[in-house]
Amino acid sequence: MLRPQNSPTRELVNLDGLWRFALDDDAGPEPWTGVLRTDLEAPVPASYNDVFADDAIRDHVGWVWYQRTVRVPRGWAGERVRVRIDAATHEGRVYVDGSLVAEHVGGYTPFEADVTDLVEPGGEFRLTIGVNNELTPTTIPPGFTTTTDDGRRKQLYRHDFYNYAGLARSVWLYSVPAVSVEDVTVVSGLDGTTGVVEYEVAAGAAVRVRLLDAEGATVAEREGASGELRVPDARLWRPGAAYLYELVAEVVEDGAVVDSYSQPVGIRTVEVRGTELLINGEPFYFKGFGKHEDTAVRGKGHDPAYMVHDFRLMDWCGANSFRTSHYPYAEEVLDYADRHGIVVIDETAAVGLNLAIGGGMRTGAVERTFGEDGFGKATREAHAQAIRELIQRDKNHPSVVMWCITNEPASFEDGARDYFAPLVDLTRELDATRPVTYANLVFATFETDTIADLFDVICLNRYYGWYNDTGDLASAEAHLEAELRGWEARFGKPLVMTEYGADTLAGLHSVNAQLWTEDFQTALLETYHRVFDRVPAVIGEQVWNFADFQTMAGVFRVDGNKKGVFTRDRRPKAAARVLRKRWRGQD
Ligand code: GCB
Repeated sequence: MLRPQNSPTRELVNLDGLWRFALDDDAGPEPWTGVLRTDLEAPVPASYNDVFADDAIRDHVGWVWYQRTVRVPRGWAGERVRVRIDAATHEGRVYVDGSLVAEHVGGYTPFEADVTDLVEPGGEFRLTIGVNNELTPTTIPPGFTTTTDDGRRKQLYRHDFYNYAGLARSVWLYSVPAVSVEDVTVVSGLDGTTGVVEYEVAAGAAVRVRLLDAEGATVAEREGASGELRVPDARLWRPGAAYLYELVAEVVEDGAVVDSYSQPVGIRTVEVRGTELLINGEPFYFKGFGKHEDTAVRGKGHDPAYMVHDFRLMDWCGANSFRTSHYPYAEEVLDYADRHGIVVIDETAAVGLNLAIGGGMRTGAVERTFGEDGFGKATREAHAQAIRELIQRDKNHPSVVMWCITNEPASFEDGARDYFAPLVDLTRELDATRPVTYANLVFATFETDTIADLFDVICLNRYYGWYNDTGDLASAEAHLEAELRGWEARFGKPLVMTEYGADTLAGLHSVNAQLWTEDFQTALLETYHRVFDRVPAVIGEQVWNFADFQTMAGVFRVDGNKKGVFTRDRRPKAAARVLRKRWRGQD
């Protein structure tokens, strides 16, 4: 599925704004059959949970309904008309007037419907979107529901971020010609100083392509639905120094261009060699953060102001990269990273495949996570689908250098290898050009982990000094170093520390390194940095987290997780300056 765009042959209408909104219980049966009876209006894009100051809405489990009237531009006669939902978290159903046109499970990837036969150019239709926030053992991420004594349904899950739901990204109406470009895949390489762009265009008729440089000059062109374009003395896409070409794919019928689609292209290579990850043949060291899509009121709603601000704050610290923990982010975020040379570890929403932890803490349970009593075949199929949709959506982004297919699974348990081996194979089959990784949890040590050898790069999330060796940074330093050296010796693969940090209440200080103070957070980061600098296989450090974020309620979560280097409203804690000093060499 291609990203919708305006082009000489395509038009795009954004459907963001206020939509009629109702919870399932209030909407009556078959709410798509008429005008939604409600006083509520919900903003799109935004998670609905925190908008209404109403616990019944915030904690609702099940379907909610969004509805609005849409007018089809009158000039679209003869065109195909499609509706595209960038994300419906976690399950969506789309109705045009009374007809169901699309269903999709998976809260962070797009889906669409061709509605041409149901709408009239110049006319109006009723667009109703049902969104279900339920997580089950066979969704990604997984979850469970229970019923309270007084009959309320409750959503439980193992991951440590609030289950925000709704239409948190844009909704679009767009036109495409009857014969059109349906998919574009680009893979870049280098032959000496010549850039090589292999392309493949899926279309129902003859295709020709041309590659433009950033000034719009054609640097290569070719006929045919697939082939290779060569760019002598190519300008490379480099971390911190992005350069984008543009591939224009045209569908030609009887000598006329019937469809035209533009695809940004960054020419760069990614390769793992020994304990290094090379971008354009040069060793790359990750400096940055694990993030969340999370802000006050809008929850996971995409917001361009916060997006730009977050990128500028990361730059202020000297970060060159981030991980899309723990789900695929809005496509606008990856576009920005492409344009600005930020390196991305792109993660699926497969978080919480671990019955030994709940909401970030050890449950004490000794359980069998994988297998028919836990996460079995059906979960794995949903996970495979999440990988397929992630790669289909993000395959052309030069900023994405690695696929992370899961966060902190129970990789020390029997069954983990059988569960993950086919998923790693699938990822490689879908994209042979990017390394594959996973984020490992401390319970799966270099001695007990059963899956690390399947991957190209090993990402480690570690909390020595916080969850282990609590408050004792001397022990933390020794244990962290011993562990990293163990991973290095056993696997000989690159190691990225994708999480390290400490909960920190902004403004709390102490002359001793006391837990929860800004002083402790900075001391902990400095401890880890000393160790990273001593272990050659460590090729990156991404602090947990960029900013404080909302979680489910918990006795160890004070209005959410406070491991941010910035507060939820993006004010720096002292740690931000420690990072700026280390990563940028500036005070
Ligand atoms: C982790 C998880 C992350 C949590 C974090 C924490 O290991 O990957 O989602 O938020 O720990 O703060 O506990």
